[in-house]
Formats: sequence, structure tokens, C-alpha cells
Amino acid sequence: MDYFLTEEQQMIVDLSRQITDELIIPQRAALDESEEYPTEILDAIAQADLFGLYVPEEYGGLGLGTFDIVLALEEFGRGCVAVATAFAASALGAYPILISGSDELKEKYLPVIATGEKKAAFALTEANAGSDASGIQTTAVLDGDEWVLNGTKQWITNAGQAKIYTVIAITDRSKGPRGASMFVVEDTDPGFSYGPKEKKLGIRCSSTRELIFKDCRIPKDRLIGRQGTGFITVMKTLDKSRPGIAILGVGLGQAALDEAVTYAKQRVQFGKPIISFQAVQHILADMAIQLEAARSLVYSASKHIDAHPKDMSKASSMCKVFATDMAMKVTVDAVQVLGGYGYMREYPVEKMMRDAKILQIYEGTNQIQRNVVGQELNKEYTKKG
Ligand code: COS
Repeated sequence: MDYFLTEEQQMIVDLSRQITDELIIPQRAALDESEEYPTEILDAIAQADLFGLYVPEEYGGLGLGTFDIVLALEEFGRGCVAVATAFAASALGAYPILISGSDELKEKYLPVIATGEKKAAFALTEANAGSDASGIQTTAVLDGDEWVLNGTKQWITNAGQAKIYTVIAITDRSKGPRGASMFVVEDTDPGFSYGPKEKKLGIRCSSTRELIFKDCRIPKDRLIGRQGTGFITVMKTLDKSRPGIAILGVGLGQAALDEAVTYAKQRVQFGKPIISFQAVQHILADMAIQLEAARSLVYSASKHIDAHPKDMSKASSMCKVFATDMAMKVTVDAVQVLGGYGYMREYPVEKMMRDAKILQIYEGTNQIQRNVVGQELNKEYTKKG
């Protein structure tokens, strides 16, 4: 469908498509096998200036919005969700600075994130705090001119590769969610180290490790925003970032549909290409319908978020649920259309099915997204009376 993109938006699509077709798709199977971080591809994305899409111009970026990064991520997601995750995680790590950071923090960190010279990462999850984001145990205590961090963050995307980490820690346990604060930690800070690389079902070439803070000392001015505002910054960060996960589902769903249709046209059974059988056509038609509905919703939600930055939650969670549930279903269907071949690593759809699963889990499970939508509906209809 024609979404009437501007010339600039079409340029973002074309550039991202070129990187996807020339670099990501040819390498994705080998990267999945070796589980090596896709440094060369991310360097090409940096050279194309795409790491700075959403960073304001005054900090060296292109000053564009959620919808624009969504366009790039759709293409990267079509190529490989693992590579796209490594790219998207840097934006996720930068958003707390962008949303709540002081001018000094923005000046120090955003320009190097915008060029891709340094990647960022976002650290919320812990062993006992995932969906229950306010249940974190990591602490930060002020000691003279330094904060001292202790605790362990778990399953952090880009860990070990990023140079800049935005980390939430408890600064006053008695205050509940109002007692958490966000900080910037640099990879070279004393007392900061990483756990081993996690072995994952999918998105294997993205880096996932623990962050370990043992009396990690950072300067006082690395506090992001005011003390006690960390939870709100985290929630706003996730609201802004979730359409990016949603669109990875759309890109991935498109890739799965492309593979399924191409195969169904070539595969001959009972003397005919299997696409001529209505049973197969109906599977493909449902895939295409759900995919296009998801794309429309993610585009609309992203535009809404750009126009109404104070009203992000419902649109963001709605599109994340819809598009990532679609991606799971559509990739399973693609494997079914390819049958035994679909189950073999020789064809790309088994990787697509493995990669799809994480989209329903990270940046807030789809059950949490439904909670958010439900709570927002409750608030809206209470206001209406
Ligand atoms: N934007 C701004 N403020 C928000 C907010 C949002 N989207 N969501 C919540 N808040 C505020 C609330 O208004 C409340 O403020 P007050 O203390 O002034 O009332 C405060 O934050 C606490 O909110 P709430 O009571 O709703 O928090 P809960 O602990 O019940 O948690 C959910 C709410 C479940 C929505 C939250 O914990 C969540 O999003 N969890 C998933 C986290 C996640 O995505 N984890 C994956 C790992 S990160 S990659």
C-alpha cells in the first residue's frame, strides 16, 4: 500500500533497504551460526548517518522522529531482527538522556551516539525485576562527589559492545517507584564489568550479557534528570521505543511472507505449484492481511507519538502487541507453507520463527502491554465520567 511518504522518508527507506539487501541478508545466516556481533554492518549504518536519525540537530543528529526511525527499522527487521536489535538498542539507551538528561549530558553523549562512534544500551531488567519494573534491587548511594552503584542487571542488549549505559538504580528504597534514579555509566568506569554472553533461541548475533556493578563509582553529574525520577524516565523511554519493536515485527513478517509466496509459486505437488491450492492461498492471504494491518497501526501510532509526546502509552503498547503477535503467527505460517524445507536451516524461515519470539517478550511482554492499554482505557473512561 502507498503510505504517501515524503521525499526524505523515502530516502531513509531506500538507504536502509540498500544496506539490508547488500549487507544484512547475505550475512544473516552466517551471523546466526557464529553468534558474532555484526560490527561491520553497524559501521555501514553509522556511515549512512542512520544512528543519528532521532537525535536533535543541535547534538549532531538529523532531528527526525519516531516514524522516521521506524522506517529504517522496518527494513533492517526484514533483513535480520538480531542486527536490527543491536541498532535499536542504541536508541533505547540514548532515549533516557534525550528525554530527561541535562544539557551537559546531552552535549557529552548524544553527538557520539548520533555518529555511531559509541553505542548505547539501556539497563533496567534484573533477576527479580522484569515486568515488575519497580522491583529493582540495584542501588546507587551518593558518596561525596560520586555515586556508588551496586547490583547486577540481566539480559542487557548491546552489553559489552556499548560504551554508554543508561542504568536505573534505587536511591531511596522507602519511596517505592519514586525512589529510583537513572544514571549514565561508561564502559571504563571502575567497578563495572560484564557477565558471559547468553546463549539464546534467536537474535543470536546481538550481544546479551549481564552488567555487574561492584562499588562502581561514577561522577555525581551522571545522574539523569532529578533524583527520584528514574521510574518515570524508564516508562517514557519504553513508550517511545516500543513502536521500534513493533515495526521489527512488520519487517520480519514481510520477510516471512516474501519467502512463503516465492516458495509456494515454485513448489510443485500433485502436478501444480502449491500456490494454486486454495488451502495455501488462504494462509498466504491471512499473512498479508495481518501484516498490512500491523504496518498501518505501527505507522499511525508512531505519527501519533511524534505529534503528542505526552500521550504515548496506549498507542505504543497497542502497536507493540498487535505487530509482534502478528510476526509470531506469520513466521509460524511461513514455516508451515515451506513444510519440511521450512524446518531446515538451509531456508531462512526457521530463523525468522526463532527471532519472532523475542518480540513478544522484550521491552515489556505482550501481557504487560495489554495491562497498559487496559489501564489507559480505565483512565480515559473515568475522565469521560
Ligand atoms: N509515563 C509516565 N509515567 C508513568 C508511566 C508512563 N508510561 N507509567 C507509569 N507512570 C508513573 C505512574 O503515573 C506512577 O506515578 P505516581 O507515583 O505519581 O502515581 C508511577 O509511574 C508508578 O506507576 P504504576 O503504579 O503504574 O507502576 P507499576 O509498578 O504498577 O508498573 C507497569 C506499571 C507494569 C506498566 C510497568 O512496571 C512496566 O511497564 N513494566 C514492564 C517493564 C518492561 O518493559 N520490562 C522489560 C525490560 S526493559 S527492555
